[in-house]
Amino acid sequence: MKVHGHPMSTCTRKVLTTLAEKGREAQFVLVDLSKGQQKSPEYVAKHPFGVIPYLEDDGFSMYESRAIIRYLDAKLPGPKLTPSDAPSFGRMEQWMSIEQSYFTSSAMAIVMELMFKAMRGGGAPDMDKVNKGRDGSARALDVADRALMSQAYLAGDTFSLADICWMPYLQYLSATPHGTLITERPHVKSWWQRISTRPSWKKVNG
Ligand SMILES: N[C@@H](CCC(=O)N[C@@H](CS)C(=O)NCC(=O)O)C(=O)O
Repeated sequence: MKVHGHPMSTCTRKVLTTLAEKGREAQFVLVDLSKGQQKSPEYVAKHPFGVIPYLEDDGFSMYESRAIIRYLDAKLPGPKLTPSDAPSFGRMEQWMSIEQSYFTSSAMAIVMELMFKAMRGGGAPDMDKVNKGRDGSARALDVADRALMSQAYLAGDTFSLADICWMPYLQYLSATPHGTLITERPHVKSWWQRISTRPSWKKVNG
């Protein structure tokens, strides 16, 4: 099995965390984003949208991080990261959709402006984007905080793919001054402490 990606990429990290949870190693093929390798004709022949990650597994290949982690959980032995009862399964899917639809673009707007722009020498942050990102993140985290008041994980009592999907974005957000969006919400805060201390996340984030 080969994962084509970059260790700092949020989407690659979802795949690596899922593999670590399943106790599986894959060969890592670095796609150097700083050199634009994801746009090379050879790479685009594998991933027509020219982004990472991309998975190869014994003659089968696919892309899209959330689809890849569902595939890995269905295929690999090890702890199940998808609940088997229908309500918890529905909740898992709901929280994966909330992450993708409402949380990630807002959280990453903050991260882009306050972290990546400075790292790339891209000038002063656009505070309008930061403030909009803050509002969107706060709204999604308020909803998560209410849900996590009565359950340990997003899908219910057990850790699932939904938690994995939120982790890379929470990690970057926590490294900005707006990490308080996490720590000022008590149930989100304790959930984040619970999931970010898992060995799988420590391995991927380290
Ligand atoms: N929906 C895609 C998004 C992939 C994506 O945007 N990957 C980023 C890294 S996390 C990337 O390749 N960025 C480089 C680029 O846009 O050229 C997925 O979940 O796999």
